[in-house]
Amino acid sequence: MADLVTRYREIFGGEGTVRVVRGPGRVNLIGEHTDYNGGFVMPMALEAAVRLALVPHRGPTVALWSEQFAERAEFTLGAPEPANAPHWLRYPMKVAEVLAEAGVRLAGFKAVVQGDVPVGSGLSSSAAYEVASSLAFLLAAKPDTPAGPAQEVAAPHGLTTGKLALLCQSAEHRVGVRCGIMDQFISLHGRKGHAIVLDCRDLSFQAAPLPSDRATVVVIDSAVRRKLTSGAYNERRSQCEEGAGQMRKFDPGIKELRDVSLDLFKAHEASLSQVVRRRCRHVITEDARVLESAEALKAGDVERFGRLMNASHDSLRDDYEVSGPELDLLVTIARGVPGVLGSRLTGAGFGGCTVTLARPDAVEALRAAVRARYTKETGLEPRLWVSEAADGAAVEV
Ligand code: NG1
Repeated sequence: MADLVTRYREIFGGEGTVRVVRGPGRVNLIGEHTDYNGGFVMPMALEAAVRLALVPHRGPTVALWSEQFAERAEFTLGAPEPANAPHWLRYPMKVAEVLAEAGVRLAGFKAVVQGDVPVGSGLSSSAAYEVASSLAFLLAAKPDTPAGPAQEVAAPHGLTTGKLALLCQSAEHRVGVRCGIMDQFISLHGRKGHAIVLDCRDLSFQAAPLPSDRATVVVIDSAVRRKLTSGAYNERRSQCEEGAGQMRKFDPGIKELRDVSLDLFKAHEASLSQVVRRRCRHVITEDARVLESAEALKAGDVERFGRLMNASHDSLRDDYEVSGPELDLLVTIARGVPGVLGSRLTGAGFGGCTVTLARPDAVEALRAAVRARYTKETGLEPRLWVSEAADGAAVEV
């Protein structure tokens, strides 16, 4: 953090106290492609995060330096989008737009943006960036706000963190992906040592303690960057909406796939096209797996949780068709290691990361197995992190 403040001075020089805001990335333990169907998810926030070091000022200009792209760009609050704005500038621009529409009186700032959430790997770098940007805007609007968790930063603006998550989600929609609420929500509501079980319909949630003495969460980046994601992602979403629409004929109370029971689905699945049927089967069974996982965690049954993670991956591979040879290989390698409880792709899929639950004493064997096989078979360099569940977004300094 001290480094980031120093970096700010190097880039922008000047006076004023440098403040630092943080929005964490996340890994989803189970509940994939359920959030935009009104269903259930079980993510945890990561130590990896996007941070902005900023100094607010009174003018309408937001000037940003991106460490990742080694590039400076700026925009003016309330003005039309600048021509040739780099893609990374669009996130804070859209966050500013939604906050202004929600009644926040915005002020400009200069900031250095730095992140260690790998981009395009299913760990929600975009949500981390939106959430960190939203705190930067709230702070710039009320520069006397002390350091503290997102709840305390949002409250003086009459905002809850649930509302802030929804605003950041709509910023993402305006950038172009019709994502669900999971990523922005967990980035704002993460809790050290815990996953959360979130009902994406009413945003009620429970923190679920992770038994770190018996199960370690390992994230492995396949090094396959996602391509064409927004198209394939939005297509899945439309297929789910189509499925829910068809099922509504049999029960007018159905709003989203979350409302379709497995029994109802089985009774009427023949009326769906092959593809839509598979998409629906994934979402409906995945919702049930999240609820069962929450029970397993409560009972301390990490083996059962692991088996549910395995079933989730298989369903994402076969029915939702968002895996790929590299993700499947990582999962196969992990499952072959004694002491691994379960392994699955995490995030949207089409590349990115897997998440594995392993006994703590199996982690080194997992690392060795991945090193021995993955690069040989794919030519790619995977990265592996042992991940602790972290707290949600905050003004740190
Ligand atoms: P990732 O993989 O982090 O982009 C995406 C969506 C989530 C959720 C998952 C699939 C975005 C920003 N987020 O996550 O809302 O739908 O896929 O479960 O696109």
